[in-house]
Amino acid sequence: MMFESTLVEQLRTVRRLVALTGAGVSQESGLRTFRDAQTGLWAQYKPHELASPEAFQRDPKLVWDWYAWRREAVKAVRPNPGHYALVEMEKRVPAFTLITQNVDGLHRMAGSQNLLELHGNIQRVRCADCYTFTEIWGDDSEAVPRCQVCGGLLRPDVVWFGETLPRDQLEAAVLASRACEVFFSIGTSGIVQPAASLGFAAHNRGAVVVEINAEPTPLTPKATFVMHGKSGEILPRLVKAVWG
Ligand code: BV8
Ligand code: ZN
Repeated sequence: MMFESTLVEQLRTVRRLVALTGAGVSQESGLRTFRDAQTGLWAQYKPHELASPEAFQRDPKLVWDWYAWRREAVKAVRPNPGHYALVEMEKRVPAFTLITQNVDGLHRMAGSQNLLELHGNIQRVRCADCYTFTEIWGDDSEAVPRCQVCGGLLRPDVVWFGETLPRDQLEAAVLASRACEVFFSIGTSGIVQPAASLGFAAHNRGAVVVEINAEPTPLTPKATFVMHGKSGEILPRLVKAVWG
C-alpha cells in the first residue's frame, strides 16, 4: 500500500496530532467489536442493551457476569501491531493525544502514555453507590460482589449508555481535538456520541482528518485521507513510511 506523499509530508512536520480509536483497533488482537455478533451465552443480547444502568438495575448478576466474561477475553489477548504503531507515533509527534472508546486496556498495555479512556476501563471495579474503587472482589457464582465500605453492588468502571462521560477526560478530548492539525479516526463506526463528534469538531477547526477503518463511516466525507482496511496492517506501514 503506497501512501499519498502529501500525507507522509504532513506527518513528518505535524506538531499536534489526535488519534481516536474504537473496537476495530482491537479486532486483530482477537476481541469482537461491538458490531460483531456476540457468541455463546451472550449471543442473545445486544451489547448496548447490557451496557446500561437499566440492565444493571434489572439484572445486576447478568451484567456483572458479562463483564467478567469480557475481562477473561481481554486477559487472553495482547495488543496488536496497530496498538504498537500508535505508541511509536506518540514518540515522534510533539503533542500526541490518544483518545479511545475501548475499555479493554490494550492501548495502556502497549505502552501508550497520553491516553484518554473516554468510556472507562473494564479492569477497574468500583461501588455503584459510593464510587469506592476496589482491586479485590470475590467471584461468588450466586451474587454480585458488594462494596466493603457501604455494602453497595460493585460494577465495572465503564460508562454505560445514558451515563455521562468522565468530565475531565471529555474536556481534554474536546480541547485536543479542536487544537490538533491532524485527526486520525481508527477502527470506529462513528455512531456513539459524544465520541463520534470529535472528528467533526477537529475538521471544523481546519484539521486534516485521516480515516483508517474497515468500512466507510459518517466521518468519511470529512476525511482528506481515507484508508479502508485493517488498522493492524496499515498503521505499522504508515509509521515506517513516515519515520522509517
Ligand atoms: C451520554 C463502554 C449524556 C461500555 C460504551 C446524540 C444523538 C443520539 C444519541 C445520543 C446522543 N447523545 C447521547 C446519545 C446516547 C448514546 C449514543 O450515542 N447512542 C448511540 C447508539 C446513538 N450516548 C450515550 O449514552 C453516552 N452518554 O451521552 O450521556 C446523555 C445521555 C442520554 C441522552 C443524552 C445525553 C455514553 C456513550 C458510551 C457508552 N459506552 N462503552 C462497554 O464497553 O461495555 S460505547 C461502546 O460502543 C464503545 O465504547 C464504543 O464507543 C461503541 C462501539 O463503537 P466502536 O468502538 O466504533 O465499535 P463498532 O463495533 O461499532 O465499530 C467497529 C468499527 O471498526 C467498524 O466500523 C468496523 O468496520 C471497523 N473494523 C473492524 N475491524 C477492523 C476495523 N477497522 C480497522 N481495522 C480492523 N481490523
Ligand atoms: Zn460503596
